[in-house]
Amino acid sequence: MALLPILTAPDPRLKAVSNPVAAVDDDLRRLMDDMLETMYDAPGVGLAAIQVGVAKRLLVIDTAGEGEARQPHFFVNPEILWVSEELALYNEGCLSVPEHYADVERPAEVRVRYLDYHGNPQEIHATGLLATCLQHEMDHLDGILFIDHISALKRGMILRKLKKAQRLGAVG
Ligand code: GNR
Ligand code: NI
Repeated sequence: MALLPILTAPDPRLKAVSNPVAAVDDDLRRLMDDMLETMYDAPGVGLAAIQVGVAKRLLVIDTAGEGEARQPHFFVNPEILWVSEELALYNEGCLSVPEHYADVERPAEVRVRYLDYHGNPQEIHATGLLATCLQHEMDHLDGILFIDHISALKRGMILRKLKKAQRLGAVG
């Protein structure tokens, strides 16, 4: 297993629309394992492949709390089947937007179809943090960051600070 470097905004690669995965094979499982290890190390509750520079429609999530048993979930080629009318507000962060947080409103519940670690088709009805996280990660697959859901003024401020921090070599 290996830790992979995480891209940070405004890296243009984070705006790419990722490509469907053709086959869930051992090479892909190695990437999934490395992404999971990278996510736990960060630490984060989710990670999309594009955040480590790989433009494939693939993400990993573990929303288990600290001290709880790990519950890793792998989602390949995820598709939203249904979203609730009810919305939920969550103070989101992103490993690619380090040290910035903002409230984002999204559907409170979602139904998602995907392929699992073994390439088997699955469906999940997600609520709570898992629903928020799934939508945050699926946005990454379409080149969208949580800051794209907030005002242009706040987004501009965050991006300016990230650029400055990178210029000063002060990230992390
Ligand atoms: O670690 C993360 N926490 C988080 C909190 C609220 C909503 C979404 C997230 S995902 C984020 C990790 C990340 O950047 N995934 O893309
Ligand atoms: Ni993110």
